Amino acid sequence: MYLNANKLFTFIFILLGSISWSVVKGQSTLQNALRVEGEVLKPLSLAVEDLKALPDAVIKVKNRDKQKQRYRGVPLHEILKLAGVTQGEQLRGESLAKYVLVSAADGYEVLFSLAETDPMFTQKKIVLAYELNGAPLPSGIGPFRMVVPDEDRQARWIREVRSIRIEFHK
Ligand SMILES: Nc1nc2c(c(=O)[nH]1)N[C@H]1C(S)=C(S)[C@@H](COP(=O)(O)O)O[C@H]1N2
Ligand SMILES: [Mo]
Repeated sequence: MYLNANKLFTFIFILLGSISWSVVKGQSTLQNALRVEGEVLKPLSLAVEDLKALPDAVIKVKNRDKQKQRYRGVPLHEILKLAGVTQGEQLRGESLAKYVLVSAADGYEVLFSLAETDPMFTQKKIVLAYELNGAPLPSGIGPFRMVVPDEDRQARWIREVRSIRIEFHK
């Protein structure tokens, strides 16, 4: 086939365009993904769509300005189950010294003991929220935020969650 310089340039232009588009797209999916790693059988990288496919929980709370807020998300123990983390009857012995370290985009980190996340141990709810009042969490808060409704002090309500890491304490 006869290929003149014009066609060749058009071809190269489109090729470079699609390469840089997929790089940009790849980066944004990476940024919007939640990593689950460490002492897990199956490390995960989850997008909002993946979390929406899991069982959900709705948490109604009031913010510091007394406004009603309705968070929707996935109970943390459901995410841990998907990753194959020790739970329930298996959560005994040395596994009781495991913890869940949650890290955010700004470097903020909070920690829960693994037993604290387990419905066989406690009624406590820890939910990774992806929705606030029916809309996706805004940037600066989302795409994921931990919500711990029985904790009045909201210091562990970590915004912009990027990773959940399970570890032994030593
Ligand atoms: N990523 C991140 N999450 C965070 C913090 C932070 O500095 N970075 N501060 C925490 C503290 S100390 C509080 S009191 C609440 C405040 O939540 P609000 O901004 O929704 O009022 O967010 C928590 N989550
Ligand atoms: Mo705080």
